[in-house]
Amino acid sequence: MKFTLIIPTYNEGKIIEKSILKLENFLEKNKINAEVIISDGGSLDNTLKKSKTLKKRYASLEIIERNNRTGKGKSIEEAIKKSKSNFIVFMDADLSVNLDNLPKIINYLKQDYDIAIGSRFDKNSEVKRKFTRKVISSVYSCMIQGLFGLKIKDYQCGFKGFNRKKIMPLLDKIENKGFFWDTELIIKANAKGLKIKEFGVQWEETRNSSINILATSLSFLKSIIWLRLRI
Ligand SMILES: Nc1nc2c(ncn2[C@@H]2O[C@H](COP(=O)(O)OP(=O)(O)O)[C@@H](O)[C@H]2O)c(=O)[nH]1
Ligand SMILES: [Mg+2]
Repeated sequence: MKFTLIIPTYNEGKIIEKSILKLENFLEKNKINAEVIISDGGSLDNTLKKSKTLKKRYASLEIIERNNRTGKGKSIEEAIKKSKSNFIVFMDADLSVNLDNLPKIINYLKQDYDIAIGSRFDKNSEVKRKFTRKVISSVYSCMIQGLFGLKIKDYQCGFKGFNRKKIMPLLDKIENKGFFWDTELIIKANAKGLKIKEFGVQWEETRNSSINILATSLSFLKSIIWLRLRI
């Protein structure tokens, strides 16, 4: 059994080397047979240069290179389509999620769940995040639960696993190709009756987000309303 780990990147030159080394060491130590795909969204810094140097060291490392800005969702979607593994996991480049959660998410996928979602709101989670982000994230979660009648708590966590066969037919139906892709995917997967497991993760945000809170909130609101009107 082989599985694929996707890392979407945009201007991660400062950390990509450290993260990949840590990740590859972890995989080796825990005897996890995986290919890692760096799916870059058109970085303007040295992310690709650093990734290519890493590829010399790790033959199983794949790089999807783009010249144009490509959203996080689109970048993950293309990497899923390219991969041939049964099980797919994606995680943020800064490894906010503790790697000890990796064997757990693989187990949920092996247990026949179609989607496994890392959650920062589960009672078993341990989370270090800025207070403002926690608040915004909680309000967001309540909104989605209320508007779409879902029980899932964390929609935007950068740590999710998929059964490739089950998720493939859904990919072309996800209209948002940026950050809202995650939420739209969960809502549509739930509507299709896919088996979803949400579980608590250890999560630590050590850097400031690249996201502009006001602009992102407004664009998310637009996406939510648009999706609600159509479902
Ligand atoms: N491919 C791609 N990846 C992106 C883009 N924007 C952010 N990312 C990656 O998505 C992950 C989460 O981004 P981050 O800035 O940590 O988001 P936050 O934690 O929600 O503030 C990181 O691995 C980023 O490099 C994008 O436009 N395209
Ligand atoms: Mg982050």
